[in-house]
Amino acid sequence: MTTKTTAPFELSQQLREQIDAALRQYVDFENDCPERLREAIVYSLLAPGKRLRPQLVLLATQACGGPIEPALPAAAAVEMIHAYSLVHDDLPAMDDDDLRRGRPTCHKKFDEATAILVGDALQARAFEVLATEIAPSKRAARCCAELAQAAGATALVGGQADDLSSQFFRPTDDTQAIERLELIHRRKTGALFRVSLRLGAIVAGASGEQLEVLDTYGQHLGLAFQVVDDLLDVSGNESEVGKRVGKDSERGKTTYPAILGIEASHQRAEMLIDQACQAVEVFGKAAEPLRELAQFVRRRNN
Ligand code: GRG
Repeated sequence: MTTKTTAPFELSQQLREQIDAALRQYVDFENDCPERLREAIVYSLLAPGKRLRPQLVLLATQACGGPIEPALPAAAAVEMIHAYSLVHDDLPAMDDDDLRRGRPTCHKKFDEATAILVGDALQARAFEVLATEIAPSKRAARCCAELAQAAGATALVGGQADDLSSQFFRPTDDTQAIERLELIHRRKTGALFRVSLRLGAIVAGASGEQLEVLDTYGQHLGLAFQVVDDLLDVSGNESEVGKRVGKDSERGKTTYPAILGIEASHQRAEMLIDQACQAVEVFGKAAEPLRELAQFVRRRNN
């Protein structure tokens, strides 16, 4: 396994600035939103996260030969769904966390009711942005349908529900434990990775084959991301990770290191990253940034 260092992901700074400018613009409600709610939305959405999902949207568009500007609304919409899910996940009724992205969680900084409303507002805004800013309208409708599916009961929300009920699940063996774990992660983490790539492709007017290839990359990357996330919970540094570590084992959660051990989990992450990179080989040089991003996920320390 490669040693963990802060990976210089060259491309991200420029994209990140474009993403953050779009996010800021889309939550500028021109004084037509209650001030405390607006503050809490900006606090949560523009917090120093990695912006991986919006970058995936833009890089998928680029891989398909499209310019990134028309994909910025889709990139922002995915990040809004992601940010809402983090805000709600941190609530006392869910994961009950006080630290997120290196800062107090939304309900700690503001209050629980405000944090719930931040999530509600971000979710609604994501679909409004897609519906009004993506052209032509047929593509906008398709983006709305895809994101709704990825954020809904069979994906993100379903994965969260399964995760919350994990404590009552008693696997008979490691195979069953891994199957259950991967089902949760495919829904809870993988679905947003996949839809990021799919939206990027849809905005660029990609072929069905291009869409499938990017989807496969997203599936492998999403799972690899989660294996690394589990490893960071075991061996990460809280100030680098920006959230509490060691929580999974405290709560007796099923994780890759708990089932496979640390070394085999590293190997699994490596294998998944390699599979992701191989999937996009058909794009040649146009997919180089996607391969770089995959290597960043392999090496990430937050
Ligand atoms: C509340 C419906 C609902 C879902 C919550 C996001 C989530 C689902 C749970 C958070 C807990 C967790 C460890 C999820 C899996 C991995 C994950 C999504 C980590 C956070 O993503 P990063 O590292 O975050 O990309 P940043 O802050 O960099 O954007």
